[in-house]
Amino acid sequence: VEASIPEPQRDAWKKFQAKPFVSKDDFEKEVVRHVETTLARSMFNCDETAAYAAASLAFRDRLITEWNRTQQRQTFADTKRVYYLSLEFLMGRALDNAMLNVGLKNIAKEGLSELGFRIEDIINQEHDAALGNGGLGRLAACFLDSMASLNFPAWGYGLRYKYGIFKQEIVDGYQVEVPDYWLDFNPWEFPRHDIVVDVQFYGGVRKYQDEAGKNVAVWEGGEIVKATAYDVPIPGFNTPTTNNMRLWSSKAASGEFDFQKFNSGDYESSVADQQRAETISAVLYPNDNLDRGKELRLKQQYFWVAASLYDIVRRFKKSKRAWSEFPDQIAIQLNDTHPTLAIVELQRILIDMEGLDWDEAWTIVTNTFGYTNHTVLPEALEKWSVPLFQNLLPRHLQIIYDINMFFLQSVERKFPGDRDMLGRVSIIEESQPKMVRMAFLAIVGSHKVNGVAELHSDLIKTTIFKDFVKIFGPDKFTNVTNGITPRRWLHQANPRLSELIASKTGGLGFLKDLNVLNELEKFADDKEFKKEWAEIKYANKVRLAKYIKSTTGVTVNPAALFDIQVKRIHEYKRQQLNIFGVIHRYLTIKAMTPEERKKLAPRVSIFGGKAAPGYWMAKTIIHLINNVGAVVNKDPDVGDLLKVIFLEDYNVSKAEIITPASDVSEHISTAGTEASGTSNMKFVLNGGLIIGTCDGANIEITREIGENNIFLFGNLAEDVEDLRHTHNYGSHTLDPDLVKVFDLIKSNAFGDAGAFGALTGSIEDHGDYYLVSDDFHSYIQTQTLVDEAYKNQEEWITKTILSVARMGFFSSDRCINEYAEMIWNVEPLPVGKESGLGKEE
Ligand code: OX2
Repeated sequence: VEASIPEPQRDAWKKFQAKPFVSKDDFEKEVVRHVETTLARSMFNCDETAAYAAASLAFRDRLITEWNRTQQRQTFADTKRVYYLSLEFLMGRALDNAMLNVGLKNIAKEGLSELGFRIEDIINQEHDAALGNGGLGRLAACFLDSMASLNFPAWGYGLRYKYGIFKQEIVDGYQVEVPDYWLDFNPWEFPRHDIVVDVQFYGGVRKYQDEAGKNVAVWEGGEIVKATAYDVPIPGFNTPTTNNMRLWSSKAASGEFDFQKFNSGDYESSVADQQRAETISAVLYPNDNLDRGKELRLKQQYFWVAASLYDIVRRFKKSKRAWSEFPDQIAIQLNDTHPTLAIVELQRILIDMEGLDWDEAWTIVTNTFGYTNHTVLPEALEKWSVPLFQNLLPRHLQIIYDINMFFLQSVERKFPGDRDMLGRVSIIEESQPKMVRMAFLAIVGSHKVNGVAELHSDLIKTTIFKDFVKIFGPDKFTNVTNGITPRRWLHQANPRLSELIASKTGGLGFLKDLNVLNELEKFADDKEFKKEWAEIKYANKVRLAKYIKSTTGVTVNPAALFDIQVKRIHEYKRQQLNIFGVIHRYLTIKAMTPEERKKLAPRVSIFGGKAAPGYWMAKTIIHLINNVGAVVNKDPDVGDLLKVIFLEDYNVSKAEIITPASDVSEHISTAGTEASGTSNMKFVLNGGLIIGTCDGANIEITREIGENNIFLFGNLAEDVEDLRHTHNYGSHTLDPDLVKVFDLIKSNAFGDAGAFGALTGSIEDHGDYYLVSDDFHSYIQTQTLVDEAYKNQEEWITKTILSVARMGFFSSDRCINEYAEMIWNVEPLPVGKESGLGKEE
């Protein structure tokens, strides 16, 4: 249906076009209007929740006006667009970010204050949008911010989970999971009830030859689920560009079938169908770096991929271009293997629905997709059982078999007679049952494959994807080192530091060109500057100390060294190494003379992070940390010298308080296991130092900031395999200091030692796969170096200033520009000056 207003009536539209507010008065007017009309309240019953709602709606109106203009601009320009497909978008809060990105936070602050509210209290009303597990989901969120800030025509596509990552509670030292129902009131989404896509599951495939003798496949029967679009505006920083994140929500198709059931009295089963359909977008799988192969997860993947591709193809078809131009207009990036079915779905659309030849279609497909790999951990590499696939997506399985056949034929031509090679690279693993290897499918169906830090990108080329480098050549594989958005992770999380930097570098320009931070180098020895710098860090530590007090009841000394490790709990990330180190410190302090105690820098060890609900070893680590805290924090013999804190329910909004408050943060994964890490970047950007292994992006951070400004320790990735071999087949003696730690645990010093038997046993008796004992000595020694270095505050501060000055490389803007140039071949779409942006400094 043509819904466009005819030319003669357009003047009226132009005359009354929505105008985004730019002044304080207009903002207040909008807030009052929303309180009094949208919310049906008044000044006599406007609490902070209502004020949050009204302020958000005022900003939402503003964003959606720019959103509309951006979409029109991008449609008219008709240039290439990027679609970022991610099962996770860990957005956090939107209001503060929106206010800062459009440059109107000060206006909002004054406006709210005139209306009787403190802006911080209003910001704190917001529930995090937590549609992700950890780094992978947060990376997607940073990328959306950068793509909008750089004016790229780019959309994110994801799932609108009713329940995001669970809320973590700590009860008696144990993690308890509570559902996160976040949609009670969400002003940031726009339901698009007019954008609904039918998604098919199950059924069967009928094949025949048409009159022209062409083979035709028809996927028929099965069931239909409806996907409804929900749009979330993504404002760029200091630009009118407001991009879109489109999330799909599932609903039963209330077609004739249901009515038949309903009319024939089968009311219960028609409701059951409804619920079964809604289950698809009900909950985020809470596993980080772990694939569990559950059918519902595959259903989620196809549901989201099918709806997104339908939407993308529909938009393309409106342009009436030839299919061969598809990859000139569209780049689709696969965030990990989760959306790999998009490759198969596009091939299916092109050959089954649009009648293209296989080869013609396949060229379009491979030129469209890029695949980002985020891990080499075997337990995280996605595989789906063939029987499960056959049942759920019968036509897709056939296409996968065909893709594999053509691929293996090409391998055979290149490496005649190498049967081992064929077995190794086949998309189908010949196991019992057979499995579809999603990473292999993603490689074969994409034109570029990238890792997320240099070491990681090298590792995938030499280990898990080695054969594919031989087959496709090295140019198909590339690296794009991760980055973070300095808007949220500096400007928003650490406003005082951002202000100080702005005052020395000529305004907020550094937030758009992070290399400007370089100018700070000249202040590294400036007394006045250092004083201000240190005051800001101290204030951020005071803020965190207050938060710790209010949530755990424990008093910590803000002058102590704050040592922070916050991230998902995982054996490979080695929170166990950290807590064993803490116990070692506890033992050391207990054995110290009063004189020795006076010389030791007091320390607060802070942990935070969720364990996957089914990951018992990770839960055991949480339990140990909490129990150690319970003992140490009450030991009068220790006092301020050591405190151990576990912060409940670590999430994005908490990270904004925690990150600016570190003196050191820990990034201590077994070398070769953490693909990149991104919190390492956030901590350094906020003036903290790192204790870390030579892993992931730590290596590039070291290269950028200089090895004098980081505490590296531990074995190298290249030695890991040999060490593991020695553990299993040679002699394996534990580090003597670690043995003392284990002895203390086993003496029930931290509660019943039986609870921790599996954890100590994994190191003592089961091969110490993560090299905790091998790295323990080096870790303890390096912690001592940290203690020593911290005593010289002058030098310490200089190190942190130099580090911040050299972090420009780690902006996600740099990252997005690399993707755009090397993988997507897209250009930003310049914007005019028609918008009323706030110009806040
Ligand atoms: C994470 C990686 O573990 C982390 O190292 C990386 O920084 C992040 O992705 C963003 O690239 N699930 N989460 C990840 O990988 C997978 C798989």
